[in-house]
Amino acid sequence: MGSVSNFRKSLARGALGAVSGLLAGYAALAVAELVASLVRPQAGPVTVVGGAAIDRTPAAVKDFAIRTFGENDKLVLQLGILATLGLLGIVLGIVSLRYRRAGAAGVLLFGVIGAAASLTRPDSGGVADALPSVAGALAGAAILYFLAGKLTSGPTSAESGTDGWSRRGFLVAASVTGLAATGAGALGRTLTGRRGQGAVASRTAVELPAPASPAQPLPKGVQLKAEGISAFTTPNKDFYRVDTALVVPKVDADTWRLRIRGKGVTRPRTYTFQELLERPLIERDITLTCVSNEVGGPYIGHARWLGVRLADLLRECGVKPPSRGGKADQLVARSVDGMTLGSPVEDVMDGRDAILAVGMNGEPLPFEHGFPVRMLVPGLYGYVSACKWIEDIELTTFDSYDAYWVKRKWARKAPIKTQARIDTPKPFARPAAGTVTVAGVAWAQHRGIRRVEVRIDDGPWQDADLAPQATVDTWRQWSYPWKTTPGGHNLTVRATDGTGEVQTEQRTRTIPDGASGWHSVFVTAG
Ligand SMILES: Nc1nc2c(c(=O)[nH]1)N[C@H]1C(S)=C(S)[C@@H](COP(=O)(O)O)O[C@H]1N2
Ligand SMILES: [Mo]
Repeated sequence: MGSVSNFRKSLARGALGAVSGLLAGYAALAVAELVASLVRPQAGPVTVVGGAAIDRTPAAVKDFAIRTFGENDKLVLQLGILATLGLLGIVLGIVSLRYRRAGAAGVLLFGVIGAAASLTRPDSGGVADALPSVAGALAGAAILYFLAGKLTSGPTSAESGTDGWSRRGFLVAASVTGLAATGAGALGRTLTGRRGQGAVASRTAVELPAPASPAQPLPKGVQLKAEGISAFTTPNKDFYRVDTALVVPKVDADTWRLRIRGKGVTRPRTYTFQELLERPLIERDITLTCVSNEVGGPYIGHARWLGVRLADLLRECGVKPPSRGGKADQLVARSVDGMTLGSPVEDVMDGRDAILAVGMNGEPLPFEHGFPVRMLVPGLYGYVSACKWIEDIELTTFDSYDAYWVKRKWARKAPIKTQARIDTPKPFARPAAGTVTVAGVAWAQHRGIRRVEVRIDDGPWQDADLAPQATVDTWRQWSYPWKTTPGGHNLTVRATDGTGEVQTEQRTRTIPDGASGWHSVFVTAG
């Protein structure tokens, strides 16, 4: 009998070891969360390790993640980190049954990794940022050491068959640990939530002034009636979001500052939010697009933005564009979370409506979209222009500095490519026989859309009906009444931009400077 029951007992003990490892990991994260809430919420170990992982992910993998998980990519990353930590916790818990010190040391090692990640984040707040990881690891190591002790020592050992005390002792210790950790974690969350309240209050208090230069009213008919077509103006809550921030920065507008400095800046300056609001504001319709948008993809949105003309601020600081003898050809925008985006100074100052936006569709910017201030340059992909949570503008050259995505093999310069998307019918739809409205959007920001054509299978290109164009900086809707014939068909669309250039058929990937190629959908008509 002995060997079977011994086996069972060591299995049970192993399971309890695993539970101690999990509990120690849980407690470590909870303590770290609590300490992070006191130090800086962005310094939590999952956030810093996740951030470090994002920064080190090869462009192709990141592209795959965006393609596969879409805007849930960051959630998937964090769950992945938690699952990995859970597994390692289990392993360390089992190890600690035999090698108690080694188990605890293993937990400490993770603290070191977390601390290292926290110190190398671009937005690192200095040594204090290591505290959450260090404190969490110390707590986790101590708890594992203690729980492993409950399983291995005591008046009886698990093998002896009379392990009543140690098991009950373990269960009590484990429950207390679990409860205390949950309490610490919850307290941390609450404190972190409170911290953001100043920023939330500052946003609520913003009263957007009327624009000195209002947007032209949208021409009647920019929004086609076709069912399933995108809204011309994307509501803020539906606006796509792409950024590397695992925790959305909550910036207090009252303490926010924007610095302008660097090469050729003869009068470096710092602006407050209030100072920006007191300037003459412009209001403009601008369609924003992400370079990671696949042909036919969702990473495009349109909004009416309110803000100050960036070129005016730059001129005030003495900046000249290269064509007027300016020394800097690159404007590097930096955000509070350490992101850098580089735009051509020439584009920003060539008369287009490059804007430091404070308002989006009549509201202060949502936190997700860059409150209190973000940059936008019509005609350029977001990663080379649309800095959210901006706090610093540095004039420099493309030769001397590569911004975040450029370091990761994306192009230095990235004007938006001409694209058209079929919004309706959806791929693999089965429309009834008759006339089906094929409709969608086309964009070539800052060049405008002149023509959109639709092709059924390998038939001739047919002109689509165009909605009026709001401005060259906005997308444009189109529709085409298709008289169906029974069976499967490929519907393809292509656009011609305002310069007369027809959108290329050549399919490219999103890396390095945006996807090209025609969008088509396959449908089966009744
Ligand atoms: N601070 C910061 N700004 C950023 C980014 C970022 O990761 N961090 N991503 C850029 C990219 S790639 C795009 S496409 C746009 C997206 O803006 P949205 O999230 O408001 O749609 O923001 C840009 N600004
Ligand atoms: Mo992007």
